[in-house]
Amino acid sequence: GSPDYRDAGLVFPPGFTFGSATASYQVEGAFDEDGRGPSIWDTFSKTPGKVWNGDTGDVACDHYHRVDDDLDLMRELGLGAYRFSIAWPRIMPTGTGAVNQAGIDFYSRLVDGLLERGIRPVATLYHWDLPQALEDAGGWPARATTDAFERYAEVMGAALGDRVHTWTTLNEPWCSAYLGYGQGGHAPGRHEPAAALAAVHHLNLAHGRAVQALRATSTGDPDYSVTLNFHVLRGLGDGAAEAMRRIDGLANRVFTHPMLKGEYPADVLADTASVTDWSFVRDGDLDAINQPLDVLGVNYYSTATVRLWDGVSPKQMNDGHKGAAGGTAWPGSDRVVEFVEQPGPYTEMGWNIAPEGLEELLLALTEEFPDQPLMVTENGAAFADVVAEDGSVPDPERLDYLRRHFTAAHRAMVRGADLRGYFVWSLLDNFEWGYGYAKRFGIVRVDFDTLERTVKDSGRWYSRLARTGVLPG
Ligand code: GBH
Repeated sequence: GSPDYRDAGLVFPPGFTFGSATASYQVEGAFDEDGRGPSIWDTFSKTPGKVWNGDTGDVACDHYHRVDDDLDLMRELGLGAYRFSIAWPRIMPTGTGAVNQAGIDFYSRLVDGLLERGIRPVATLYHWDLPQALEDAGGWPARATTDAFERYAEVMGAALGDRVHTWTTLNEPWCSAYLGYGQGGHAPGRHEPAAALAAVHHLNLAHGRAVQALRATSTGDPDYSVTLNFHVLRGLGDGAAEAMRRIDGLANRVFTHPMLKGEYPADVLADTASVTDWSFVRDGDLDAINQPLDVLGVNYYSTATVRLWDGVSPKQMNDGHKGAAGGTAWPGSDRVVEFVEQPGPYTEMGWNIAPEGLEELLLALTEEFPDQPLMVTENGAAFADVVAEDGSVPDPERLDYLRRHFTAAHRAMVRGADLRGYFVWSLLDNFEWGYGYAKRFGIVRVDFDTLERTVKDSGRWYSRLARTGVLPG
């Protein structure tokens, strides 16, 4: 059925999935237990100056040891689905070679625990914790990493493919490629524009090969997906359209076009010609990348505003502008694109709050890929919550952020977007990458001294939405 409006509020269609999401390195802890090998985030977070306050994921939310309690929490909240990621270095400590059975067992128990509680498991193979040994051998700019990923996907398909509801290959390859190898704000912290573009291609290829490997080994009937973070763009100045075209190409189309159309956009190849000749793309790669997807995962937090900035070198620009997407993150920099400060209001991340951007994005994807079902795999907000005297955690800003974004998603559905579900980022306050524990995205508060969990007001609100499918008017 199609979504409708009632006096009671906005009604989501029956079967719409209300979920919440986390990622392995951000919540698990237990970094050196049961045979887990080191990942690039262990190395990065232990490199002085890389992560706020020197925070690491060594303990994080200690989810690895508290998984049963966290499962009960999810059931109490009435979640229909849980999106988690698998730590590759728990499965294969060096990324290749022998499988570590203890790693498989952990995720197998998690999946069973979800199913017992009536919660659909949505499993992501890669949410940024690359085994360090693979980085030492070249990381994502090296083609061999795609071979290793394909093998890892086979192992996971065979292990969990009888029970997982949805497989997601990669989370936000944009971040892995550009923040990891271009701008350097994420692990492994490299600043090599050409390597970032090689990483883009190898992540695309890893995705396509993994879908095929999962299909070959999963004995259930799972859905297949990938999660991308889209840039919803605004432009400023005379060159606004050109600036937007460039970033749309480098950030959005460089992933969607190979994955969903089997080709790289010609304008992106031209824009980046001074950086790389794309000779890492081999015969047959685009066919391998171009796999039909049951759902396309969409992560959305805010919009971005860009303008052409001529006459300033990329180096200077990188020094002066710390935006995650700034400077050398954008390798086609013969005409540099600048990311501009946007009007507020903002979340604690400094990201502007723009729910209309989500509606616009879902409709734009519907227009470009008409038969492609969509899933919001992440949306949420960081705010500095305070625990009230009665022990509750009032978080009106987060609640309002979520209410407005769910409303925007509903509007997109009314206007034709085939949106199947929505995952709030995040279930728990957790290790927020370069920001450590300073930023809280959870609908459940975590006290990082006691590791105690407390459902925030937004969590209670979301619980009602998940149970009823109705967004109160
Ligand atoms: C997601 O990434 C991650 O999947 C998740 O692990 C993470 O915890 C969560 O979001 C919250 O951060 O630098 O001003 O140009 C978010 C990816 C990409 C969102 C860059 C903001 C641009 C802001 N981000 N984006 S700016």
